[in-house]
Formats: sequence, structure tokens, C-alpha cells
Amino acid sequence: MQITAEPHSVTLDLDATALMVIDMQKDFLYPNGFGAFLGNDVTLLQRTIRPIQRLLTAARMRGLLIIHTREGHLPDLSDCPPTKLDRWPVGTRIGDPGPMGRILIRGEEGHGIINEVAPLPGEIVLDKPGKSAFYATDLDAILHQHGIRNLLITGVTTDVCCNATVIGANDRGFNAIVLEDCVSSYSPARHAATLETIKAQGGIFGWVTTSADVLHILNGAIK
Ligand code: TIU
Repeated sequence: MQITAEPHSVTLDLDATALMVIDMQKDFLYPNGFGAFLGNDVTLLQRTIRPIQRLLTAARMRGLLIIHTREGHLPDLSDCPPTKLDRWPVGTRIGDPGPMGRILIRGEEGHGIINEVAPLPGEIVLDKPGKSAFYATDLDAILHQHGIRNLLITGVTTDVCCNATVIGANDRGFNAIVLEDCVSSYSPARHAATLETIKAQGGIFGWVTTSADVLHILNGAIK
């Protein structure tokens, strides 16, 4: 099946396609989370919620593999390199007390996925200690086990964890297809620049499309 995308259309075998919902965590999206505490405008990220909800509904109907990720570390920080702590002021570092529990620590309130796109029982929830969903996780093995070749990329933020995952996917031989209305950044300029880079040079890292284009395909292919 061909899907409309930039820089050119892409063939999408739905049986070899997974939907990735990256880091839709309370600390990044809720007004009382860590992102907002740092002064970011979380409404920029919240605009992804509705289209991701619609996509999840269609993907569940079609039986697509769905993978949710959460960025976070172990409570003793044994999986967090000191270099990821030192460069920020005390009080804003991973593991410090934040508005919704310890910042980016597994099990804390802010680390949880927002209620609006909560995973259903049986869906994969992948905890990752890095920005890329491939770093120090079983993602590569999971995708091979399920015969996945294409990743539909949604979540936050466009420029950080989504981009890192797109680059990791491309290097490992997966097609990354980013849904531009389902990803967002705290910076509209970085969001736009990231999408521009992904689709540059004939699709140097992958493709950019919209949820409407994907829904068109999914809804026409309900089993
Ligand atoms: N998930 C993700 O993108 N983590 C970040 O730290 N993003 C920022 O934009 N800071």
C-alpha cells in the first residue's frame, strides 16, 4: 500500500508496521509537570493528544503492533551517566524532586504516560534510559521478532526523543515515517527544522506524513 508522504510516497505493508508513541509522559505534557516547571509551553505538546488518540483507535482496530515508550531512570540512577546530571543546576536534574515526584525516575507520577493515551493491557511499554528508543532497550529484538520493517513515529519531543529514535531506526534498517501533527516540540522552530532534516536529500532519515494520510490507509484496511 502506498502512503502519501514527503519527500515522496512510501510503501507501507501494514503487517510489517508498528505504531510508536514516544514519551507521552505527564512530566512532559501536563501543566503541573517538569517541562512546564522549567518554563516550557506544554500546550505546544498537547496538540498531539487528539490525533494520537484517533490513531491509536484505528491502529488497535487494525491490530497493528503498538509500542509506547517512557524516558526514565532507575531510582538509584545506576543507569544514568553522570554527564547527564552535571550540566544542569541542582533542582532541575534527573532524580531531583520535581512537581510530580523525582524527575524522570521510573515509578514516579510524572514518569507515567498521560491518561489520554494510556496503553491498553497487552501493549508494549518500553522503558528507555536514553533519548533514542533503541539505546539500552530490547526494541531492535522486539521489532525483528514481530517482522516489523516500518515505524510510524508519534510522541514528544520532535527534536529530541523522536528524532533520536528516527535516526536509530534508519541506521538499523527500519523505515521511519513521522506523523507531523502527532509529534511536537517545546520549540516550533526546532520542530520544523527537525522535520526538514528528516525528509531532506530524498529522505535522508525517513519520511514525513500526516495522521490523516495514515488514518486513510488504516481505516480502509480494518481486518
Ligand atoms: N522525550 C524527550 O524528548 N525528552 C526530552 O528531554 N525532550 C526535550 O525536549 N527536552
